Amino acid sequence: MKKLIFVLLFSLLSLGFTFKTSGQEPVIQKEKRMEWFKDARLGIFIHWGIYSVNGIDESWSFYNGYISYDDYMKQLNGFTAQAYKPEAWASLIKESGAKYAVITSKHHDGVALWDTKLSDLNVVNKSPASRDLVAPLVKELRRNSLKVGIYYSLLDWSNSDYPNFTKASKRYENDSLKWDRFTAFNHGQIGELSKNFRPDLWWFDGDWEQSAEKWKAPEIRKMILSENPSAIINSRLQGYGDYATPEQGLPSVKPAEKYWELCMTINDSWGYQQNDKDFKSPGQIIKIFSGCLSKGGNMLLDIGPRADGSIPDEEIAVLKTLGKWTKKHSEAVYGTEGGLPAGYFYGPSTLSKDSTMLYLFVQGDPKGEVMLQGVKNKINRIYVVGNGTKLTWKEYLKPYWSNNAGLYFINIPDAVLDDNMTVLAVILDGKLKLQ
Ligand code: H79
Repeated sequence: MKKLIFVLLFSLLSLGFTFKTSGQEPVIQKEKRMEWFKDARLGIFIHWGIYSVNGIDESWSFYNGYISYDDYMKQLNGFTAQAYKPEAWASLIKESGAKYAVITSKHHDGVALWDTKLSDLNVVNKSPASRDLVAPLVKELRRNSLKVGIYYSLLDWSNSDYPNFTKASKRYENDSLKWDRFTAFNHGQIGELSKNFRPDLWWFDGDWEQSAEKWKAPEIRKMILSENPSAIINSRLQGYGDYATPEQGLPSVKPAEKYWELCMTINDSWGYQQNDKDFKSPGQIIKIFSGCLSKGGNMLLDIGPRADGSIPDEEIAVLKTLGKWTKKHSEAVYGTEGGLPAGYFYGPSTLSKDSTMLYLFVQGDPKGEVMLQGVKNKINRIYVVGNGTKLTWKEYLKPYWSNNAGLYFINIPDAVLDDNMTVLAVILDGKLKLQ
């Protein structure tokens, strides 16, 4: 009985968050839909496609004329997926500390990784992989309680009804018949993905080639939300998305947008390229990740599996080290807000949701101490996150007659330093008060 009342109460509460627009489409308020994303902090991007066969740029290699279209498409013959282990992918993603993954269901080249009925250009019909590669991953991600993100490029340089083909050649300028056919196809594929996988997150790309009106962006948004009212959509839908997606660029100051995600490669390529050994070290990735956290954003870190479905060792190593670090420092990472503005502490920082705990990210060797300024609160306690050691501190420049914040010097013995980035938890006497 108690349980029944609880369930009833809960359903009523949840209903409170839903309302209807124009009397048909159920919509959950954005803040509610974005909640898990805001707390997730880390996602893994997966660029997997036929471009991994030769190890060349995804789609852009033929668009920019570095390889002919026909030779690019010959890669289909080498796309085997014979060592693809979706359960191992999902558990590695889980181990990294990521809360969601985003897989390329179709890049600008138009090659679908799922069993689309709307085009022959898919790995089921046209490659030795001969099966839907998205479906088993979606299943394994869900089994690991990870949110499912689907990347889908709106543009399709392979489709004969699409105006753009390569940088050097366009199919047509204006042809409403062809464009209408393309729109039907485009919306049809989104509908398939929506029904087959019910993504939690949609990661559109390529929207810059057409206007919102041409894509019929409001319709796409509506279609997605009517299938899954709690879905979230990235910004690349010509103004009809939910969150910003800076690509390969860490914002220097806190962005104006409340919700954002830095998408970034581990080396210099999105897909697998055997010739690209320019891997960022785990330490560098953790520094960049902390930069995102500090400014209130997520990091969507990309991996590029090989054509056979194996993941390069360097990428596995990064995800595993990241996993150790995120696990040790989870209280400073998940469910926190962006931290101090620039100038208060020389390093990244985050803040607990109730603003009473400040997390200071200490880069490198602080040589015994760090300085915190402009914080008017008294400090109740400082400890090393994931280690527990209590630290001592001293306040200077705080004469009895001054109302200003003093300077806190926090002592950090070498023994508590983390191999990558040490984090200090500062328990304040109340909500953070900045000078
Ligand atoms: O999948 C990866 C890239 O292939 C894809 N997004 C990530 C996740 C991507 N496609 N395009 N871009 C990223 C950026 C493209 C920028 C440009 Fe342009 C397109 C530069 C020149 C053409 C649009 C038109 C922006 C500037 C001019």
